[in-house]
Amino acid sequence: MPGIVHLGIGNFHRAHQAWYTQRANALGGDAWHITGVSLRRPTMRDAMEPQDYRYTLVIKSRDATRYERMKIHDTILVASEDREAVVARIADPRTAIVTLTVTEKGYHIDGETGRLNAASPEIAAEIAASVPRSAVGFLVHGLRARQADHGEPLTVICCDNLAGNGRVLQSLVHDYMAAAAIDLTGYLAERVAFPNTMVDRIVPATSDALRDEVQRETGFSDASPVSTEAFSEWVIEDRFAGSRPAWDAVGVTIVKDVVPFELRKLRLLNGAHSLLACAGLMAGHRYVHEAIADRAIRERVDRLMAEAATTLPSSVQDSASAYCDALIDRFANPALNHELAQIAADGSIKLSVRILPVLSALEASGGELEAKEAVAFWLAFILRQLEAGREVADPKSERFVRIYAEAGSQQAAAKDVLSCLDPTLVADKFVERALDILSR
Ligand code: CS2
Repeated sequence: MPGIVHLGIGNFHRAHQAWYTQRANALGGDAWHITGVSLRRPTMRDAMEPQDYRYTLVIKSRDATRYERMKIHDTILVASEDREAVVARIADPRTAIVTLTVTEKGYHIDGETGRLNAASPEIAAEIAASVPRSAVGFLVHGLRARQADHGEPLTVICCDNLAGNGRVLQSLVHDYMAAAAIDLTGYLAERVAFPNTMVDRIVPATSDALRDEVQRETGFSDASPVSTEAFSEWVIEDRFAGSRPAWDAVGVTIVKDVVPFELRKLRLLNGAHSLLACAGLMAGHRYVHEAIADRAIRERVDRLMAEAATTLPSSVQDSASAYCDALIDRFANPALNHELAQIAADGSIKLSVRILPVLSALEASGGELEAKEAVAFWLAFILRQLEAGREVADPKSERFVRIYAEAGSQQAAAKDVLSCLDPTLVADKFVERALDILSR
């Protein structure tokens, strides 16, 4: 049985890559299985192990709900409990693919250079100890064991929302090897592929209401169901080192160049999502479908999408308007109850991929830009959380709290928080606008 190791087993993976793989298996041929890896917390393992890794995928469109039974994982390993088992699973010759969803922050990318932040305390500590803790660390150690044991090929698919995610991960692996004095350059060049990919499906966090619904409707007392929309998309660059499930027979598109699809998704869907989250929370909304029904916010989203569309490669320009219409419809799905707070988390990293590239592409043209407003709403949102003493869900939250405590004025705090997003932004206009939003 060929296998996939998935690093970062969470809801998105269970509604996306796992769903495609289970459907590909249902066509016959090789039955693929997935070993899930949780890097830190045992929560998912503890919920799924007692139910033999079965779970319910609840597919909610506006007027219909489907309950699909999922069983595709053979086990879930918790890396912080058993590092060797994870390295061994990556090195296992039956493993042909490693997929990852560890969130944007899980890669430890230095915002200024785009390379691995090898000086960050987490990465520096694991390299010093020669013990992997991060996703990239596990990959490098797994690849080293793989090369030493048998040298079979491996395809590594980064399924996080980063532009050029495959190439980014490949360069992070090289940076890690350089910092850890591990040399696998020849093996990587010949036998390991890092295709770029675009993944898309809206997947809210699991709520108690969903658990109750699944129990009521299916009779299965599922500790960890996951809900999602009917829409799903996966585009993968045709760059595989070895075999793969029959993904292309179940709707996955394999193409030569993924970048236009990635940029379209990141700047239109994810960009609009981040604006909806910050503007929506500032306006007192809780869910995406509520924010998009708010006329003022809807107009902002339309403007941002129109702006972002002009920055896309020409091959996806023509389809952009239909793509945006479909997005509005997806955002408006009232059955999903997608929390804005879930999207607002980690904004300091997400905005650099979703909003800042649009801003820098259009800045020179002058004029008012909705991308600027999106930054101002983010800044206002962070300041409001800090002012209220509420927790800021962001990898830079400690810095924000320190800045807020030490700043002599709201203006100064705003300026320093903004520079954590991007020190090259000319602060005055953003700060003034954010304070204006806050004062309303
Ligand atoms: C969202 C994404 O939470 C977020 O930041 O923008 O998770 C989004 O729902 C997915 O990328 C949709 O494919």
